[in-house]
Amino acid sequence: MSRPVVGAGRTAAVHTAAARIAAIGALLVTAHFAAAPTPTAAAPTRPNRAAQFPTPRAMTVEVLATHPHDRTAYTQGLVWEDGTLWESTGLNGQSTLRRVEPATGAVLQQRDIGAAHFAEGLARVGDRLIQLTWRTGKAFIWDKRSFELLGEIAYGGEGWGLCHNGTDLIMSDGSDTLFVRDATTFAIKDRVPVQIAGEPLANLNELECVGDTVYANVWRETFIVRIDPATGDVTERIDGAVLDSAIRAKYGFHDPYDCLNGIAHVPEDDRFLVTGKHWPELYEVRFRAIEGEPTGTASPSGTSSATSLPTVTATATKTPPRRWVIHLPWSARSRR
Ligand SMILES: [Ca+2]
Repeated sequence: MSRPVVGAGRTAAVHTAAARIAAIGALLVTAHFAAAPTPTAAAPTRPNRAAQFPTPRAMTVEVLATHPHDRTAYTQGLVWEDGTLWESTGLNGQSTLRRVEPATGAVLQQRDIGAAHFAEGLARVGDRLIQLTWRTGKAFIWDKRSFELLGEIAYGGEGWGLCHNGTDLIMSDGSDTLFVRDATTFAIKDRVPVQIAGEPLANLNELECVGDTVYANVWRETFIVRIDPATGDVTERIDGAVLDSAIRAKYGFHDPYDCLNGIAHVPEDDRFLVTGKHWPELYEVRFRAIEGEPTGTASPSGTSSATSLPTVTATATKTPPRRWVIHLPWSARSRR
């Protein structure tokens, strides 16, 4: 440390006894803080952003199985643990917390949220489930088994997605920033701007923490991103257009708000469960690199318990598709 050396030089120039005492005191204080360990609560280290931003790895989804999913569920959050699937559904008057049987889509347990709230992201912390609301600044804490309300958390801004990485909660609010929150106090510990190939990526929605990484849906987009929270860089771009196209063709709906949303990691075999808002199907998938493949074709290949998806060419592009990004009046945005 250079600071004590500078202080010692200044001390030599002091002539009066009182000034010497004061200077020695200051030196001791300086030395004390110089010897103290670096506070761990300081902002985490960020890499040099002058360095080139990485290009996300192009990925697609490999469908392993297809299961029924409640078409009335406006899916906002999915959480898996040991064969149990919890789901948070949104819309005012239709918001719920659910326990769902993955293979059949049957709703085994449900807690209705008051019509004043538009439920959003969901995360499990131990025996508790934390459920966000969109614009009412309140998170509900539920017992994961009984669905008993254990408490509420107030927060500022909007609530979109939520996941727990074993230590902290990661939250999205529709912007390009992920918020790292204390899992007990909900206090913000860090803010992580997210960028894809150097460009801010807004509308981060439902989240899934997997190890040190975070997977995120992007509102009204057909892709999922894998984010490194240490840098904010998108490291993988998973093209889910094969799912979106198939479900729209099969069920004949075209509402841009009924978009791909909902990610739950199944750690037992490193699969993911994904679905969408009002989607009648839930998919067991693996994310697979398509780099080096001649056609970039995603062919659902697993056994399907309910149906099979057509083969659809998944185009891996750096630029996110914009076909559903349309300008709508504010009233329509209340469907978020
Ligand atoms: Ca999730």
